[in-house]
Amino acid sequence: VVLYQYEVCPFCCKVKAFLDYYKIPYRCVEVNPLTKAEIKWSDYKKVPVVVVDGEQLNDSSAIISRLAAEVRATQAAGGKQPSGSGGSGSSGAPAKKGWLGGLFGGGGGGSAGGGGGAPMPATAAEEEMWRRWVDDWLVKVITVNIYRNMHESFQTFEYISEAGNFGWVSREAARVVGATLMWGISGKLRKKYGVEGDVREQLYKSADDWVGAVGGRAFLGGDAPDLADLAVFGVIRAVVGTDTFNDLMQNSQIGGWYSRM
Ligand SMILES: N[C@@H](CCC(=O)N[C@@H](CS)C(=O)NCC(=O)O)C(=O)O
Repeated sequence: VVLYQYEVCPFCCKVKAFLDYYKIPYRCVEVNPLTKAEIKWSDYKKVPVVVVDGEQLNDSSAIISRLAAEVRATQAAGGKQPSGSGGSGSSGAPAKKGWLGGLFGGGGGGSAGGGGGAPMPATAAEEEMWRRWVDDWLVKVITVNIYRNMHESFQTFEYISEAGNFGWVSREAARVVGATLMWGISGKLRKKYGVEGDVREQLYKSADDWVGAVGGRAFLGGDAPDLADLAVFGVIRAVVGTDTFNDLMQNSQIGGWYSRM
């Protein structure tokens, strides 16, 4: 699996959360956001793009749905859970077919319904609804927060320019020009994204809505994360180290769930 990405892109971080959780080996290619030279072979010009066995997959949610279907098929054919999560045994033949063959061999009874008291996972419809909420809302609320004022805009671009694939000149330019531009349009961005009022409060409220949906369970998926858990985690992990992240952990109820993830 090859992931063409920007290191700090929330959609790319969502895909990485999925790949990491399922321990699917992958290689990242950091795309230069100015030239996009690394994806010049692709008609689709956004990231993430994933290439699996020569097949191109576009769009984070579509990529995850597709890979998750492969994981399910592979689990059904032999393995049961992400290798390495929990005490995986040595018995059980690895699946032989497909590019995930062998990754999920061994392991025990899987995550759902392991014991009498296992919490009920969210329904498939809820999981889907919250995955869409991440793409349509949470990513936007986080974005307007990381460019909320000049200090935070510079902090964000410090991070973007360090982590990203820039040449020296464009890195220095991105730091100053990018930060100033994003701060300059932050008001327009809020309007475009429909995030009204105090954007930090909106972020805390969004996090608490999510925690409310998880409810008494460890994860929305019950006793193990589902694709919505992984999506929320991925886009929040994208801003680790920023004031937005630190404030979010301090002023909302999401910290417990985040550390379980
Ligand atoms: N719906 C897409 C959105 C992807 C997206 O907007 N990616 C941004 C980076 S965060 C991008 O590539 N923008 C175009 C550009 O940088 O030129 C997904 O979920 O993958």
